[in-house]
Parts: sequence; structure tokens; C-alpha cells
Amino acid sequence: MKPIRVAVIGCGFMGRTHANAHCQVNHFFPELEHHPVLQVAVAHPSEKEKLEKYAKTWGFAETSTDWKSVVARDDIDMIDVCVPNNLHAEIVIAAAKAGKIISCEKPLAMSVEQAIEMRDAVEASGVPHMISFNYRRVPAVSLAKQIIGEGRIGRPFHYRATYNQDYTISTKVPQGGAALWRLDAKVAGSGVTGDLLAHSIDTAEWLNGPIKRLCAHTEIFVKERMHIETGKMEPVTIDDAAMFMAIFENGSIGTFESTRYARGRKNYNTFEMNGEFGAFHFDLERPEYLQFFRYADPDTGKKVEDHLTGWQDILVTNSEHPYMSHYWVPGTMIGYEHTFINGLSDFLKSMEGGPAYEPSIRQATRTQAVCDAVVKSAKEERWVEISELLP
Ligand code: NAI
Ligand code: SOE
Repeated sequence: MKPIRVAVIGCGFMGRTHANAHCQVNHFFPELEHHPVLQVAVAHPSEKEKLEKYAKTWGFAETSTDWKSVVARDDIDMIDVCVPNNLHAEIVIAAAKAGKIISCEKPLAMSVEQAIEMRDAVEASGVPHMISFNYRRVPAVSLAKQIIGEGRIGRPFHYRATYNQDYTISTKVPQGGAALWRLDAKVAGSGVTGDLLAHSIDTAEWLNGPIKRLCAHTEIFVKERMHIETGKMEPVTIDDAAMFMAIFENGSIGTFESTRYARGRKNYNTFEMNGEFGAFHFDLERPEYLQFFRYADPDTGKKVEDHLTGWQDILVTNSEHPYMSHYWVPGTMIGYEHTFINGLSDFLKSMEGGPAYEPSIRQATRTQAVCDAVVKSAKEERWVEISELLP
């Protein structure tokens, strides 16, 4: 086994999912040659106590509140970036220059300009890297990709995505601070566009190819919120909700909607694709299912008998389904945390001669360009070509 000494930077929500993945990946993927070792846990100096607890819980050898000195160490192989969005660029660029293996959370950056700088630094250094768009690794989502590859959707006509939550409806929710930095544009970059639509865009381009142009509208429902750091009411400048129409390079058309004001919705990440031969629908609130509609055989084009057509709920837990042979017996479920384990396993396999890990920083830069196009289109009230932002 080859050890990879990991420094996880950030001990919040993602710090936990990533530490768990590092601990679990060799249990479920014993064929891997690499073995992550939790060497240093890093967090902001204001979270010293939380950091110590986190490090103890997950078994890190050491802690630090100075990520720069950690990146500079020779005895660290991998920098795993799990901090708010405004810190991604500085850490990723420093890690690339130091020749470290890099893992970075989404959204890649605060802007496409910043993403391009990160991409150039990482590509120049040639270091192995992964950007954590984990929902690709839900087995049912990977099955959708497989079904497209088998020609079962045929010519695509429509792509429809939503990513809705409801936790900012109360005007009393402050902006800034732990987790709620997402409401502060200086830290998050954008609102639901970077936080939630980035996932939908990554999945959409993976399944249906590049988006060519789009037209968006964004909304801020609560215009002022108390800022945790100043204690004062301050204008809200992130998008609370965003929706856009998209034209894909392959000629299909799409709609995307995201909000944190969809009462009742917690993590409602859905997508549907309708093609000539078939269709599928996925809903992250029922993650073990992929709905599939079969209209015609992909090889012969022959129609399924009319009385046998209908939506089929595929319970994606058979060992023939993506990733599932690594877990339990058919009919037993895996969950959210396994998307991170699956992603890390794919990444380590890519370092061992397996298929290239996706999304790379190049693809994540495209996703960032589409996010920026959404914000630009809404601001300028016009259609925006993605090539305007990423020639
Ligand atoms: P969080 O607020 O739970 O944790 C942030 C962590 O960053 C804290 O431990 C804090 O101490 C640390 N931090 C802040 N400033 C620091 C500094 N200067 N030096 C060292 N550490 C510092 O945030 P969360 O939810 O874990 O988000 C982190 C990143 O992960 C974000 O980019 C977010 O968009 C992304 N994310 C991705 C998800 C996914 O589905 N792939 C889910 C949730 C978040
Ligand atoms: C926001 O609540 C959030 O945690 C996002 O930051 C994640 O990217 C998403 O997967 C779940 O929701």
C-alpha cells in the first residue's frame, strides 16, 4: 500500500464528509494501491476547539490553524480543500506550486477569471487533482450516464433540472459566519447559482454535453439581513433564486431552476432528460431510484409494444449497477457519504492507471463559466454565449 499523507483544510460539513471518505475508501475499494492517511486537520483559528474535537473523532495525527505552513511541508502529499469559496483559489494555487495532489470542493472559484488562474496553475504543475462534484457518483446518476452511453435515450430533446431548498425563508436568518457564509457574496461569490446550480450544471454537461448559450433571471427576496460579523443590517447581494433557459451544443434545450425559498424542499436536486428513444428522471430525495421510460430499442429503433410502455422505477442496488458491487447485497441502500467515497476511489484509481478522473479543473472551469453567465445574463437581461466568458 502506498500512503498518501492528507491535510484536510476546513473541519465543517465537507471536512467531515472528506475525512470519512479518506477513512472508508480502502474498506470498500480494497483493490486500491493508495491508502490515505489523515495527517493534519486544519481550520480557522476561531475554531480551535471544534478543530481539536474533529481531529480526535476522525483520527488525524495533528492539527493546525495555518494552512500556508501546512501546504509548505514536505511530508504532506495531498491538500484537500474544504473551506468557503473565497479561499479555494489561493489554497489551490499554492498547493499546485508546491506539487501537491489536490482535491477541491465546488464551486471551483468566485469567478471564471479566478477559475482560469487556478486551472492554469494546476495544469502547469501537472499535479493529480479532483474537483468534488459528488452527485455524479450517486449510483443512479452514474446509471443515467450509462443508459445514455448505451444509446437508450437517442436524440436528446429536453433537459430539465431543479435544485431547491428552503432554509433561508425566515428574514431572521443572518448572513455570514459558520455555514451562513453562503449568504455573504464576499465569501460565496454568488448565491444559489454557485452553491446549487453549479451541481446541476456539472451533471447536465456530463450527461448532455456543453451548454452553448443561456438566458437567466435571478431574484433577491429578502433585501437586507443582519451580518454576523458587524451585527448590522446589510444589503443581501447574493441571488436567493435563479432560473435559466439553456441551449446545448447538441441542439437540445434545457431549463434550470434553483432557490432556497421552496418551502418543503430540503435538497431537491432533480433532473430529467427526454429523447427520441427514451427518458429518465432522477430525484436526490429518492436517491436509490432512477426512473426510466423505454420507448424504442436503441439498436433497431423498434418501438416497445404500446401496452408495455410506462415509467419504470429502477432500484439501483444490484451488483451490476455502478459502484454497488463494492457495497452490500441487492436491495440494501447506500447513502450521501458514499458519493464522496466513490469519488475518492475513482480519483485514486486514476492515479493508478485507471480512467482519468472527471470533473477535472478544466471542466470545473467550464461550470464556473456557465455560473458566471447566469449572473451576467440576469444582470444584463439578455442571452449570453458561454464563449463570451470562456473563449
Ligand atoms: P463550513 O462552514 O461547514 O466549514 C468551513 C470550514 O472552513 C470551517 O471548518 C472553518 O474553520 C474553515 N475555514 C474558514 N476559513 C479558514 C481559514 N482561513 N483557514 C483554515 N480553515 C478555514 O463549510 P462547508 O459546508 O463545509 O463548505 C466548504 C466548501 O464545500 C464550500 O466551498 C462549499 O461550497 C462546499 N460544499 C460542497 C458540498 C457538496 O455537495 N459537494 C456540500 C457542502 C459544501
Ligand atoms: C447548501 O445548503 C449545500 O450544503 C450546498 O453547499 C451543497 O453543495 C449541496 O450539495 C447541499 O446543500
